[in-house]
Amino acid sequence: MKTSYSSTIPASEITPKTLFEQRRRFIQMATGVSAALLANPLLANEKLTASASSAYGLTDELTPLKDITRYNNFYEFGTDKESPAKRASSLITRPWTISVEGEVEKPQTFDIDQLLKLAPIEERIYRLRCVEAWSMVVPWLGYPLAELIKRVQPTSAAHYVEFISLHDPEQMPGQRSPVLQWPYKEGLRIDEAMHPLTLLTFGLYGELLPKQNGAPVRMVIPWKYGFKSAKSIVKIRFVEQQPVSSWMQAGPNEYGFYANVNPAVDHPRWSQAKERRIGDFLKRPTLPFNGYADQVASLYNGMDLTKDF
Ligand SMILES: Nc1nc2c(c(=O)[nH]1)N[C@H]1C(S)=C(S)[C@@H](COP(=O)(O)O)O[C@H]1N2
Ligand SMILES: [Mo]
Repeated sequence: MKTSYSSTIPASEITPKTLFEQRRRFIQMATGVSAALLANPLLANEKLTASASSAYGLTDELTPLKDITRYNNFYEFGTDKESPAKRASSLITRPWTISVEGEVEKPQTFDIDQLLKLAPIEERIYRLRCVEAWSMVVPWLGYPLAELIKRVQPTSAAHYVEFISLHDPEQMPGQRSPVLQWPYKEGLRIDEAMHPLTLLTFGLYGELLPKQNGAPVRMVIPWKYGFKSAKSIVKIRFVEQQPVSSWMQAGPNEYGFYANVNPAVDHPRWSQAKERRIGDFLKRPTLPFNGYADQVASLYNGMDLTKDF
């Protein structure tokens, strides 16, 4: 497994050059998927190259790959942080299809390799803030979900989008216990789903997603608690009514539909004011909308985010 990640990307327009030198990362300037991936989609950890990179001004150090891949929440493979890395090898990620359905003019089923080529793959360095008050900084690879949404043409009744993960207890042994209502379900309002930060994600650290991180395709919504970012998605459904997520079913007064990162609204059982960055000893303050307030706060104008938590 790769342990260092260096860059010579001339990204001075995106973030200060020194920052990129500091990160010493390397991004192959190429478009779409590597030839190796197309030649052999069965290989795990295939390279996935990005055509552009953005950290949106983020200057935080990247979390090491070994932490991103060994400290996971993926209840389909058990409830402790170590289980997904140990057990997710039973997940079969090829062939894989994603059905896009509901309130759309053009419902369709995409093969994963077709979906990978739908739009240019970008690198997005985002903070991931778990509702459990820890966080990471991950160089994700994907493209805005809006790219997919505009191709299926939502109807005027498409007010929300639902994301449904794989349900197969043979491959996902954690689904043999009723810790959540399976399949894992999450949702967004349509304007949140269309927001340019909302990423349909296929990889991290220059490679296809490791299975424990939600291969072969997952959501990443950086201003919301991590549980909103459903892994190993098989269905995206456009609906009129606000969907009920697996976490809302499990604890409606603990996990709301919006789940925007908010240091001012505590979880009933712990504070959300601070977080522990994985690898750090001291806690740091949690930022409103996880640091993405400038880009997303206007989505919630006029709402009381203590009620719509
Ligand atoms: N299908 C599914 N998606 C999921 C989860 C899960 O248990 N099942 N856990 C969520 C939670 S709580 C977090 S914090 C992130 C963790 O993503 P990571 O393992 O890539 O860090 O995945 C989210 N997506
Ligand atoms: Mo989480």
